[in-house]
Amino acid sequence: MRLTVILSLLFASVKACGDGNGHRHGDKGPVVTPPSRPLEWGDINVLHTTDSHGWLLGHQKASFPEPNYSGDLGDFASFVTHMKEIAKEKDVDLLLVDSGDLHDGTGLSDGFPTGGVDGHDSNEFLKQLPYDVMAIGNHELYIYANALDMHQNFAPALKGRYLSSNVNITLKDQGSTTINVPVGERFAKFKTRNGGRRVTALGVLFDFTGNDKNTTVQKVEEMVKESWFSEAIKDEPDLFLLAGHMPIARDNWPLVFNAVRAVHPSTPILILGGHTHIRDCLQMDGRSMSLESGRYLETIGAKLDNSKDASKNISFSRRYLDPNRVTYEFHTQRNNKTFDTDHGLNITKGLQDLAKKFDLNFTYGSAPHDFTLTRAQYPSNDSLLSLFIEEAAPVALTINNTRASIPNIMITNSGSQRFDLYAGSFTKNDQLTSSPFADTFQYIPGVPLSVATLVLPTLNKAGANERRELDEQLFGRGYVGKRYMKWLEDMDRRGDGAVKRAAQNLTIGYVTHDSCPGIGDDTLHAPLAFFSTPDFIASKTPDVAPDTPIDLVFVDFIENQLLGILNQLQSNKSFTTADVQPYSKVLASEVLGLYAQAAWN
Ligand SMILES: *[C@@H]1O[C@H](CO)[C@@H](O)[C@H](O)[C@H]1NC(C)=O
Ligand SMILES: *[C@@H]1O[C@H](CO)[C@@H](O)[C@H](O)[C@H]1NC(C)=O
Ligand SMILES: *[C@@H]1O[C@H](CO)[C@@H](O)[C@H](O)[C@H]1NC(C)=O
Ligand SMILES: *[C@@H]1O[C@H](CO)[C@@H](O)[C@H](O)[C@H]1NC(C)=O
Ligand SMILES: *[C@@H]1O[C@H](CO)[C@@H](O)[C@H](O)[C@H]1NC(C)=O
Ligand SMILES: *[C@@H]1O[C@H](CO)[C@@H](O)[C@H](O)[C@H]1NC(C)=O
Ligand SMILES: *[C@@H]1O[C@H](CO)[C@@H](O)[C@H](O)[C@H]1NC(C)=O
Ligand SMILES: *[C@@H]1O[C@H](CO)[C@@H](O)[C@H](O)[C@H]1NC(C)=O
Ligand SMILES: *[C@@H]1O[C@H](CO)[C@@H](O)[C@H](O)[C@H]1NC(C)=O
Ligand SMILES: *[C@@H]1O[C@H](CO)[C@@H](O)[C@H](O)[C@H]1NC(C)=O
Ligand SMILES: CC(=O)N[C@H]1CO[C@H](CO)[C@@H](O)[C@@H]1O
Ligand SMILES: [Zn+2]
Ligand SMILES: [Zn+2]
Repeated sequence: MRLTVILSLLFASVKACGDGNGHRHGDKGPVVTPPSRPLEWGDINVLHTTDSHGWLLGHQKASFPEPNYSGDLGDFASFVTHMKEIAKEKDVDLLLVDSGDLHDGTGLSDGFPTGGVDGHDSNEFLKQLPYDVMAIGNHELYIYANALDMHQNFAPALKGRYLSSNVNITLKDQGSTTINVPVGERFAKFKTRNGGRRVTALGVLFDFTGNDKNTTVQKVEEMVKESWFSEAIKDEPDLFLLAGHMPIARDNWPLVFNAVRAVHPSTPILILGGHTHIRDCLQMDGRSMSLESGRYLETIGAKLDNSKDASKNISFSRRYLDPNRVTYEFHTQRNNKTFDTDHGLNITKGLQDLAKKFDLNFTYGSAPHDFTLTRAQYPSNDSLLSLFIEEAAPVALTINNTRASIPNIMITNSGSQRFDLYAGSFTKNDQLTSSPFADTFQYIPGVPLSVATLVLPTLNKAGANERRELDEQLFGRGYVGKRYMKWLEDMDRRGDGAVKRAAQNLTIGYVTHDSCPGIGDDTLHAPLAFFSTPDFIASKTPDVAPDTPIDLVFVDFIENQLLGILNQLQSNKSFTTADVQPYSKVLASEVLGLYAQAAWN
């Protein structure tokens, strides 16, 4: 099946040629850039992953920068094994920590057959890695069955190290009584394997409000007032490891940090956050460091020189690694022949078997080129948003539809598309990855074209206050697109991308500017191009007279907003819910596949 082929292709392209000049050549194609410098090992070192969202087979497309993220979980497992060996040789500690969001993102987690549970099978592979601490994410809580699976099947494998400090689940006990318990543990205390250093760890979730019934998220400000919390942080460890699914900036880490600092003014604190999918680092004081490690299996190495002199700052260093075999081999001084462990290969094989079992390589058609969310202008031929609403929806939503011959305008939100769509086969996995939301479309008939064309600009014109309120509400419910895109936008603005890239021969990728000293990125890149996009998008205006009555087709959840706008734009008719009818049985999540079958074969 395809996954195997693509993966081995990628492996081939990162083969070390052993010419010793620090560059690695692919069997074909461009020179592969290795990391810029070795990692700086300290006394306690941490490898951190967050927001992996099912990307356990890595990024499998050939278009750049995807190959930079091509390492799969098996490669990562081999990497961890070698890193542990190096730590042992150096007589230092190496911890492995994850900050949550294991569900929702690819076919491996979401492509299960009817009756299955999201992430259940893919999580079996994460269990096989020697994680010291894992924290719960909001994507573990949208569906009760997923949270229950984490409680019953996942947490036990972590043996007390799956942490959900402020997240509970309600269960039926034996018989009919109901109990309310943490999904994992609230905290963990352990000693590191090598140095015997005492660690107190937490797993905190941000103030998430979109969780399912029978799960509870306690606000962080309430959590720090709990007696269990005071008790847990009372004794002084060598290190507080505050893991959690909460962005390290502009969120509630200071509440937790200050609560610990009030008792322990100088104990080292390492905060390992997540959720906004960015790379970030800051220091709340000279004896702490906060890190966030991107998304989809990006990792960091953090060094910690544990100064006993409490008046002195601790020297921390951090590195954001591009997860691929070149990176992994570089830092473990292995080559393609000596890198893989049996365990790593077995994990890769198991994931490929799972992909086969879920039929993730089922192919709808072949995409002629890349369609991206923010790297192409909207509207344009290379924009995924344009593809979806201007090309795909008008084809897919009118299949077997009696309204097909009536002119229409179709409207949806730009957040409906999640991930770039790359050239080559467009598969079940790609559909689940790019366009996962199972929303339905409705329509209002008989709207004059002249009115219908004003709807989109009005939708996109919400006032600044209204917008901020909406953004905050969406953030509380777990939508992080805005903050991630802001990060990309800043990156693009800061660097004159194309010029720099040409001058330094840099490849495209993340260029991180955080508040910690020195350069954080392990492999240096020129930034990806960035174009901002509106909140709502529409199909092309049909070529008919302005007074022609047309069908106004829209994604279901904007119905109220849309009726309000229609009644504000014209007064000839008062539109109500009675005017709204289902347009098509085709779901938003099926649109691209149906289009690919029709247009890309
Ligand atoms: C996936 O399907 C395509 C045809 O659509 C085929 O060329 C490819 O070999 C398949 N890959 C795997 C790993 O089976
Ligand atoms: C590198 O190793 C992988 C896994 O063992 C193998 O599939 C691949 O063919 C190797 N690539 C090269 C260029 O030797
Ligand atoms: C919540 O759990 C209780 C106990 O298992 C059950 O009786 C109740 O139906 C559940 N509520 C919902 C909305 O699932
Ligand atoms: C979580 O569960 C614990 C243990 O049953 C209970 O003491 C606590 O009150 C619960 N917390 C919340 C916020 O529901
Ligand atoms: C220690 O760190 C703090 C906070 O990062 C900084 O303000 C201060 O200047 C540092 N002190 C020294 C001596 O480096
Ligand atoms: C290989 O992986 C399978 C599951 O994919 C597991 O059942 C088996 O125990 C693993 N074998 C080894 C040697 O790790
Ligand atoms: C966009 O695609 C259309 C239809 O394939 C084509 O006619 C047009 O030239 C393309 N525009 C650009 C800028 O490539
Ligand atoms: C359209 O109708 C045909 C014939 O009944 C059916 O085979 C096909 O699955 C339908 N397509 C969609 C998208 O509903
Ligand atoms: C960039 O690549 C060109 C062509 O391979 C080479 O001549 C040039 O020296 C490189 N520049 C830098 C800064 O590495
Ligand atoms: C309102 O109705 C009048 C009379 O039927 C018509 O001339 C006009 O175009 C309509 N305007 C709109 C915005 O529908
Ligand atoms: C390891 C790896 O595949 N690196 C690739 C990252 O992307 C650039 C292009 O942007 C390629 O040149 C590298 O080979
Ligand atoms: Zn996430
Ligand atoms: Zn999240």
